[in-house]
Amino acid sequence: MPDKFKDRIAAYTARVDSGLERALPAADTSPMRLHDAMRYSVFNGGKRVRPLLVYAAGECLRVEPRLLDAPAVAIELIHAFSLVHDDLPAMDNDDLRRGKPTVHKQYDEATAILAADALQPLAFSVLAKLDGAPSGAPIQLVQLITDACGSTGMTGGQSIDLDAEGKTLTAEELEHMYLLKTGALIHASILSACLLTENLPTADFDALNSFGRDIGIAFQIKDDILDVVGDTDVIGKPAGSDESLNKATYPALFGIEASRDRCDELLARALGSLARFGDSAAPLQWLAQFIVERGR
Ligand code: GRG
Repeated sequence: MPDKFKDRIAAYTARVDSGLERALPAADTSPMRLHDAMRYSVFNGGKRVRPLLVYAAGECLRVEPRLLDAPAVAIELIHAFSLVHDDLPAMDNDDLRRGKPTVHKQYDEATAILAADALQPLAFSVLAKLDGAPSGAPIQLVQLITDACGSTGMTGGQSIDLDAEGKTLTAEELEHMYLLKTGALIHASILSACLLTENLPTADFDALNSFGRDIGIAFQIKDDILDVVGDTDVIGKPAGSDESLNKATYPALFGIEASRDRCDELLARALGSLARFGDSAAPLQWLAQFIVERGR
């Protein structure tokens, strides 16, 4: 294995892609249009940041990659589901995602809703098949990921986000929304590796817990910044769409400079949380830096 995490990304991406391939029904399985749409939503150029966080947190805690495959695949399936719903006319009404037509544009609205509906149970089916994990870990993973998806996680965050359009939120309210809408799944990616570690010291759990929260909020602030300063061709979705939807975002409420400063502050705090792990945290450090510095 190459010794720099950056050079292991292709191998980890291939690993999660083959797990996704195994989990998803073939496109020629009936009902074919539904399965084709599910596959389109998953194999469509995503960066795979959440699975990479699962594997990087696993490297930090020395968890075997074969145990991390199930949460990595399950979380990416949930992420794909959330993007399909997020793009629907009833939500952000986007035509472009990852530089390609969104699922409801490529197929139709009903197929997009059904494809997302089917991705969610598939994620939990993958978790149910996890073998060889410490006793109790599979059910704890299910609990972790259901909480991250539910009304006090991603779905709740999306509800607050839709409700906040055209409103002024405090920085605290905004970050609470980000922690739920985007942060919950990123945080769960980190905690998945914790649940697969036997006898993890509380101080190690607390440090990774803080890291996951900070980096999840920073991810959404960076996403907001890219929506303002990015090019549609690079970010793969229409630049400026937050402004046209009158979204409550960090740049809209506090400006670009304050948004960059807040991202840097969160990154510094997240990196500080990793200090106790020494060199084994290098992959998480690399990903945290990537999240804040990425161009798409
Ligand atoms: C899925 C349980 C569940 C509920 C649906 C629609 C919804 C509720 C939530 C939407 C949450 C959402 C879309 C948050 C935005 C997160 C975000 C910044 C996504 C972009 O992530 P990237 O950049 O995407 O990792 P790629 O394309 O690389 O995969």
